Amino acid sequence: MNKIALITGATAGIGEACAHVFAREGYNLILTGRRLDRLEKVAHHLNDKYNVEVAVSSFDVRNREQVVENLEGLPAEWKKVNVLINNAGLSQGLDPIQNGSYDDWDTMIDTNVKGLLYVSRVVSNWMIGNGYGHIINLGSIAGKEVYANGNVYCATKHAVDALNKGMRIDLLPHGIKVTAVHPGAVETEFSEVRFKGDKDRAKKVYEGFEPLAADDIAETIWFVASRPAHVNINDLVIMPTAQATAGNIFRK
Ligand code: NDP
Ligand code: 8X3
Repeated sequence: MNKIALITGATAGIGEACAHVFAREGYNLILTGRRLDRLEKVAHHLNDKYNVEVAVSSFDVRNREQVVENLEGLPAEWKKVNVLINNAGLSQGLDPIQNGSYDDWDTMIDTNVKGLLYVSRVVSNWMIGNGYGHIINLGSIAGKEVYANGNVYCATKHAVDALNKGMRIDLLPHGIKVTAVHPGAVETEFSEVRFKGDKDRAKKVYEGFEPLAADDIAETIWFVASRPAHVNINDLVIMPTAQATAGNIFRK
């Protein structure tokens, strides 16, 4: 029987790339995100290409009832999850604190912190019942450092960093591994979402240097997930070679 990975935010970027890598490695997948059409497209493609089973579950991680109903509604055999990749997340806006949008703040906190908690609450209980599991949280360099106008996004990723450490302590007696992967700049839909569809502004973020690709992160997550049973990578920061710190990118 194939192992199972549950990936949140699998409709784009890093989550979608993880779906490809874990399918290639023979995992059955539970893919989640709000855009059902994209989930179904990815699922059909991976099922055809790798002959793995793919379940899709479309919900908004900000909505606690939707999270619990959709996840608990999965058939029992799908709850034997080996790896949870807590990837769904986003940034909204890049404004100094005094001009920040209340709505943007709510969206980031509700998605990156509360959404991650809701999913983890459900799946960690499955893992405890199963007696195994690995939770991999997508942090960010923004969870290690703070940069100008990054205020609330950075705060949410610092919260992920803290939750990652807390989860590892709480789940230790149950033999569940907990890891955070903290990337620097990865070219995905992230900046387009941050700048609310402004593609030109988003493109400029990655000009003059080679950013990471979603595949770079997915392969790293696969490395983390495929260590022997007695080995856990607690925390991993991964940057483009051209990036030294959150705010220090060398552009040609
Ligand atoms: P993308 O915008 O390409 O993908 C984000 C994913 O999150 C989408 O699948 C989206 O699905 C999902 N998502 C967002 N909001 C919700 C929601 N409310 N409910 C359910 N799913 C949601 O960005 P990335 O792939 O770059 O980002 C993935 C993770 O990596 C995020 O946590 C991000 O903070 C983190 N990260 C990204 C970096 C980067 O430079 N790109 C660097 C460091 C960390 P849908 O819209 O269909 O719901
Ligand atoms: C995404 C990377 O530097 O834009 O988390 O915050 S950054």
